[in-house]
Amino acid sequence: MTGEPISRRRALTLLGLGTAAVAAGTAGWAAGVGAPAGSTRLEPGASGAPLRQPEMIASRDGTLDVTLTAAAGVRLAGRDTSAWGYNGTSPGPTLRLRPGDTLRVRLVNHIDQPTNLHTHGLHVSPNGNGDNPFVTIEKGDSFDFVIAVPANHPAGTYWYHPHHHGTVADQIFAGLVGALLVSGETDLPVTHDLVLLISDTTLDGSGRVVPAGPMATMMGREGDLVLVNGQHQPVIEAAPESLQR
Ligand SMILES: [Cu+2]
Repeated sequence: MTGEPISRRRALTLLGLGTAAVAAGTAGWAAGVGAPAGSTRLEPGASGAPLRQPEMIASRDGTLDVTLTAAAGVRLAGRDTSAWGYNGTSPGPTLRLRPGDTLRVRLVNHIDQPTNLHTHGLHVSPNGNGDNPFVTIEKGDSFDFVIAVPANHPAGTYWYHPHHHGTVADQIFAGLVGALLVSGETDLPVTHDLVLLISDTTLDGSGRVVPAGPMATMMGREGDLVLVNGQHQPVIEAAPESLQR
């Protein structure tokens, strides 16, 4: 499908929240640990590691059945943090669907706020137990979302995140994001197909997500730390002649 690369590029732009803050390495937590004051040098392991891919969960026979548990305690930039993730990682698993599939997500809430789930960019129903931003899952509860992807759905790269009103920005900033791929009929002849989920956050010296102040709550904010798949400045190797998307 010729629309796919364009959709992906557009989605990546949408994913690039706060990517203007490219001076991430000089700020806050990542540079502060193990580096002399004023230094931009990062600890080994905090950056420069090979890019990792989130776990990929693909649909089978028209259904993708998955339990996502939102909870604190993920590794970011090579360190343990109390940031939030799905199933122990931020970003959470990459969900791979085909047009016509049914996505069944049991979302278990182990964070200390109400949450829910939104499949950003998918052309799906917002009603009932579908992609419904008015669903509220209290701490300790779970909810079964059933999301029907239309048979004529465009291929592309999308993402999922909470959409509980009043806490959306905080929960994304804290790490609750994941990629959502819709495959096309045909695919490009690439040797590697990589997901790059770009996010930003601010962590204190103990690896806690810094809460938004009143100004940030009103005006929005950019994090000090820009991450790709939860890593800081990871490296992608490419062999000559190989084609990567
Ligand atoms: Cu969204």
